[in-house]
Amino acid sequence: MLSAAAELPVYVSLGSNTPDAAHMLDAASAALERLEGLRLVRAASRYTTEPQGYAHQPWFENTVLELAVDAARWQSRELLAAMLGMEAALGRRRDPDLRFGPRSIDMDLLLFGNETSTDIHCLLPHPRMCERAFVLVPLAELAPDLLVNGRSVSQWLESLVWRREGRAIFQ
Ligand code: PH2
Ligand code: MG
Ligand code: MG
Repeated sequence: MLSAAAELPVYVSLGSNTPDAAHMLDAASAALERLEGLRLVRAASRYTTEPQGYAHQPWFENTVLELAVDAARWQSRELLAAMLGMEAALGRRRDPDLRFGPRSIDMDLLLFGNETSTDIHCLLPHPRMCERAFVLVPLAELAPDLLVNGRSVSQWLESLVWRREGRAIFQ
């Protein structure tokens, strides 16, 4: 008997702060969709967001994607490795001295089903996601009641100081 493959809900954050940011987000999403054993379920709206961590850089375009991932095909570590390969293929160059600085494309694995991982190369849930309005606002469009580290996405958002003006997010 054929049984349906088990699919895991997976959430990925996309960000770019180069002049072609909208195109970079499109390209990153298209690259993910080309992977076998994974489908794009929904994309949140895109937001223009104040830079976090390192202030002296342009504002970002951010969004979050919900994927359905074939659990028999993908492990979290492998998907993260594939995403790092996509970042490189899309022209990202990492500046070792500027960890939170400008980037042509950043693809972060936020959640991989219910997995928690302390693997230093693939921490899950993403260790900074609950502090970042640029992650939580688009994620709340897709899954406001989803529990992350014991609180819902909306509750995490309420715990932060931030504001929204149209599609702009200040934090
Ligand atoms: N990414 C960072 C650091 N700061 N700020 C915004 N607004 N959006 C980002 O995607 C972002 C950031 C490190 O990955
Ligand atoms: Mg990031
Ligand atoms: Mg990253």
